[in-house]
Amino acid sequence: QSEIRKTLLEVFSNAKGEFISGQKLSEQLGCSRTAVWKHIEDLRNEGYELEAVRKLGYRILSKPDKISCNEIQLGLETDTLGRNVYFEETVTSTQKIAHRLAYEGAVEGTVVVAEEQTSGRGRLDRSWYSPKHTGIWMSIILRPSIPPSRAPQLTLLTAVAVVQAIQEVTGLEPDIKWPNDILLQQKKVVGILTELQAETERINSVIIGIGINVNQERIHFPEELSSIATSLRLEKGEPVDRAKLIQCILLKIEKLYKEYMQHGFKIVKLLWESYSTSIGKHIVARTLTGSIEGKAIGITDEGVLLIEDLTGKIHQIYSADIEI
Ligand code: BT5
Repeated sequence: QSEIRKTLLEVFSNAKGEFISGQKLSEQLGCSRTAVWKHIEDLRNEGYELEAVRKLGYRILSKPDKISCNEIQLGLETDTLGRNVYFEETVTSTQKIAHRLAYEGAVEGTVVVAEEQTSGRGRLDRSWYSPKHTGIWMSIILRPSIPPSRAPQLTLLTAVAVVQAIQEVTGLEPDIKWPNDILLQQKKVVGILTELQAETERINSVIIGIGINVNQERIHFPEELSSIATSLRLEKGEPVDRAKLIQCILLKIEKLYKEYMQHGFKIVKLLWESYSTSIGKHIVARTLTGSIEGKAIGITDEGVLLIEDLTGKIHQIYSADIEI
């Protein structure tokens, strides 16, 4: 059933908006014309706009603004990332599901995506607002053979890849705020959360959570976020294709991850520094134990932020919230 659906969408996608006759569809799908008609009806119910014209056949007018396994996998160019997609309409948190799947042995590159999270989370148990149909809420399972101490590098790697994908798909040019925020016009458009399943010396899996505000309008944000959050649509002035952006993100992460596993953190570090807003600026880092103020002078090879205070002392910041 789902194979036929996949083929049908592929045929329409290849036809690029041209009509395809019912006869041709039934041949390509290997089912009767009545069955074709039923599949078309199913697609319509899912929000696809399909035109049927006698003697010409069917053509696709628009796809729903929905994401599904099909939407993500159709045209996906990666080798491993997203080859295994776990999709659900509503979940508590994609992180939670990814943790379970990783524990149960899911392969590297498995991706969990949902249309809505009822308890999406940020760092330190903060909540992440994840309303229906407007954002990208996904978690990626990686299984790198690196020591747990190097895991923060993967947050930075992800941030670089997401910035590159946003640039490619929307033309917008976001900045990165250490360690895990991506900003447009100083407002947060993406949050990244990296979690580990590890023993002392060995990583079992890294779960990288990515939350992106894509198609929200200003009124969609709750009061407390309206001045600190934005969406790609708000900044670009038009809606953005979420499935396409997911595909591009997966491809960029995969490329950079391969590079990183082969040649180390250097290239990621250089790219990250080129997108970062904090480096070279006077900042305040609020950590769990207190605040440190000074000039952000760079990141180390481990992805640790370096701040030089007024006395010239250099502090290593492993985890904090940054104010510029
Ligand atoms: C983050 O935490 O920025 C990491 C967010 C990761 C979310 C993804 S979505 C898929 C996966 N599944 C999950 O459950 N989580 C991951 P942090 O740096 O702690 O920032 C959290 C803060 O960002 C909150 O306290 C709010 O102030 C703000 N915030 C919450 N929702 C937001 C949104 N949609 N857009 C912008 N800011 C938001």
